[in-house]
Amino acid sequence: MGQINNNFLIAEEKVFSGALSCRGCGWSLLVRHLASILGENTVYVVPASCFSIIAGPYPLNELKGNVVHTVFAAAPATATGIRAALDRQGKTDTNVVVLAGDGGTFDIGFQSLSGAATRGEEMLYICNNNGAYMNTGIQSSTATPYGAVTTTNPSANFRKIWPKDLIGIIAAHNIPYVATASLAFLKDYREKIEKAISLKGFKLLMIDGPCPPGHRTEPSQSIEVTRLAVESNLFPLYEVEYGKYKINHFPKNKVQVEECLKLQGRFKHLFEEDKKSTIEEIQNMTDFNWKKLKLLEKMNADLAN
Ligand SMILES: Cc1ncc(C[n+]2csc(CCOP(=O)(O)OP(=O)(O)O)c2C)c(N)n1
Ligand SMILES: [Mg+2]
Repeated sequence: MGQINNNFLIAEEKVFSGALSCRGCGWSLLVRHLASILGENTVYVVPASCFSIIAGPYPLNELKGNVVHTVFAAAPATATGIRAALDRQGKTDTNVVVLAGDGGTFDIGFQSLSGAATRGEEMLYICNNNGAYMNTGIQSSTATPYGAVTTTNPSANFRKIWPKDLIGIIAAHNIPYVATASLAFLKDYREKIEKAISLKGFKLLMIDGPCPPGHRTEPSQSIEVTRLAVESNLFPLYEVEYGKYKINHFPKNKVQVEECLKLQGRFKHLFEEDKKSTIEEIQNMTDFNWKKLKLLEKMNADLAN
């Protein structure tokens, strides 16, 4: 099989070689591309998450930049303070970027996130959504997909709650930019980082985060699984700029959700005969969400007329 070479996208590495992440972890690729665009004049604010570990113990930083570790619930508040201090020192060109997991975003840091978004604080917020509290042993978060098994939703008690619509909630804060991105679509991901930092105010990107130990996947399949999530509309690529929805990728040959689910051990139980209806439910909900997204995009076009 031919190799896809993405190195041409990175002019100069802003991460050191070697990382403490698991094999096939999305965090490493995510920050590699992010840091290559942001450069070294950046402060990364990291609430408790896998990235607290991956960033490395001082002085063994993974990132060429400044890393501030902070409490789970308060990364956007910490970032607000850092921004204010930098501005006071006249360092207005230093980027302030939050690197948070889904637990830190959807649940525990939610009030702090909403506060910073409401105030329109100048920062880029990155959520690596791997769909559970992975660093502490795969507990469910409100981003955990319907049907998945976690350590707090074991076997027959698999997750039966739909994840909340974080993008819709954040977009409702009237901010300049909020978007989804995927590590299987690096060009789109990099363009979104560039766009986000070119805009003033509060911006958020949510990236689908492959996690082999948590998703029970083969590390070599991380990119394939995350690509199938996009191509099946389980994780559509779209952006909301000043309230206007735009879909960034229309799958040419739409893939059924089960093609993506079957590669992940966390959904294995759904393929037993008596649970197949759950796959149908996931397919129906995915189709419904995609239709809704297309209507939101169309609504913007109609409003413009
Ligand atoms: C107040 C508080 N509660 C619990 C913890 C323990 N803790 C550290 S990391 C983590 C999981 C973070 O999950 P997520 O935000 O999804 O990031 P991931 O580990 O998946 O990258 C938890 C529960 C903590 N550090 N602080
Ligand atoms: Mg997580």
